[in-house]
Amino acid sequence: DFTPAAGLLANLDLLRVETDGAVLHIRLMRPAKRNAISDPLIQQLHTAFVNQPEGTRAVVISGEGEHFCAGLDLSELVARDIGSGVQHSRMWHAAFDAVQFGRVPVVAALHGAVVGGGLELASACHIRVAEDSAYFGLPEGQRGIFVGGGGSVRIPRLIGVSRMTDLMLTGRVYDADEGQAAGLVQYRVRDGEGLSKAIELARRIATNAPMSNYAVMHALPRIADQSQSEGLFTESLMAAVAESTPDAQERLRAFLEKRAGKVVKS
Ligand code: 1HE
Repeated sequence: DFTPAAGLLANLDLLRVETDGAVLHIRLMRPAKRNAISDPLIQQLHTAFVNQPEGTRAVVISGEGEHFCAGLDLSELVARDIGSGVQHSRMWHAAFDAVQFGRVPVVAALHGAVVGGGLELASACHIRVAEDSAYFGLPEGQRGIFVGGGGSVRIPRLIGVSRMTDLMLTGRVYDADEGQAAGLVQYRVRDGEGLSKAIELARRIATNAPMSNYAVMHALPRIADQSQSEGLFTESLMAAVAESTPDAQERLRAFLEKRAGKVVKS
């Protein structure tokens, strides 16, 4: 029930973008290069995230072929001067900010290599689902470079500075179970089931009030960066905004009139 997205999104040759109306599925389409992120690919990702069709309530991102993403396209990493090195990293930051702080939540379906910039992309998403085949690494140290796609900011917030230091210094690679134990992924599924699980979760997310989802995406990470006193105040403001929407009024009424579902064990 997914059909190709129209307009601008149909013209991105390194991505395949499809929609079912509520869920937008963005697939990395460079399998011959293990979905390595070249400059055109990072630009196309940015374009896709800021041009979601009207009605999109959640996004799923996946990778074509054997791997989710092999990170930075190393064939493009020619000697850059310092200025263009900064600009290049900032281009990645802009694209991944559009993922993390866009309009709707993003679910990543992960399989095979999720390494370097691929892990940075995954860490900008809100929910991560890993298949058995998924593995996680940060080979930047071995390549003589450093993370530049927001990894130093986002990955320690998921797994802690200590684990990230280990991944980078020793070249340690986590398998899917280790990734889950470390906090990199919230869901683990068998090979071949990642995309369907991600779509199922995205559809569930899409049924929430958009303002509640927006609050989760935008307020939670900021509150985590604030002091307790600032965080509590931000929370009160966000709660008041969400409560005042017609959506909230209707959903609360629906529950009290027994028209809405109860909380059930899954
Ligand atoms: C690539 C890349 C790439 C594959 N850039 N071309 N990332 C890395 O250090 C990871 C490097 N890649 C690998 O370790 C492996 O390719 C994989 C484990 C991901 C996959 O292995 P495999 O056996 O399935 O594929 P392959 O045979 O290694 O690769 C197939 C082709 O993709 C081959 O090119 P071909 O022309 O010989 O067919 C590879 O060269 C090419 N390829 N990965 C360019 N990454 C903003 S800062 C972010 C910093 C980083 O991300 S650093 C980490 C970079």
